[in-house]
Amino acid sequence: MNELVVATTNQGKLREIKDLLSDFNLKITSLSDYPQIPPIEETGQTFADNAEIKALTVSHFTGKLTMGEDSGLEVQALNNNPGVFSSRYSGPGANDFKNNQKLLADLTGVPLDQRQACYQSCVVLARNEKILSRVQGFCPGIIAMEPKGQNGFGYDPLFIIPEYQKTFGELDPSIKARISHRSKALQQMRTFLDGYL
Ligand code: ITT
Repeated sequence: MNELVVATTNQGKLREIKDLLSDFNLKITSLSDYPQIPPIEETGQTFADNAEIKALTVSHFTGKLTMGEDSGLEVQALNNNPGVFSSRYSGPGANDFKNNQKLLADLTGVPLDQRQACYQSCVVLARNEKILSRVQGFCPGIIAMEPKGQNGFGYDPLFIIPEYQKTFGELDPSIKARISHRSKALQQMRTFLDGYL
């Protein structure tokens, strides 16, 4: 069985990637299976740059087929922040709860009809320190006035899907698996993997 090392420490992201590729004959591992790999510095200016850095770094250290995924939330009223800083938005010691609190604080006084946002995901596949494929996906939404629901991770309790009038925190994970930015990107990556494997 082929191994695919996903260059992530984010367990929510890893769970979704595993689910979205579950029908492939792949053993999916992650950075927690390779503790000897030093922390990867996300020095890129774009999601695409950071996804590439993650995939190529892990390819270098493992020699395996690797996947880097960089994602984040762009909020129009905040000049598309937090963007590539989504996981670090609330500063040192950032976590999902503190990031959500900061996002709500930064949007104080902004009405619901001006809280448009978009999740973005860039996924890069690499082997032998060469890039095999790059894909991206988007998911538009609205930032809620208060968190709702326990599903998903990150900003999901604040991310309303207009079609359902519910946050990803409230919606069943099967719906997120169909319409999310990560799902849209991985649907394209699946086509590549079908031919490659
Ligand atoms: P790795 O770099 O180890 O993969 P990370 O969490 O730092 O983990 P990113 O740099 O790609 O990953 O940052 C992604 C952040 O964007 C994530 O921590 C969330 O805050 C947010 N995010 C991305 N996708 C999301 C999703 O599907 N649901 C909720 N928040 C999401």
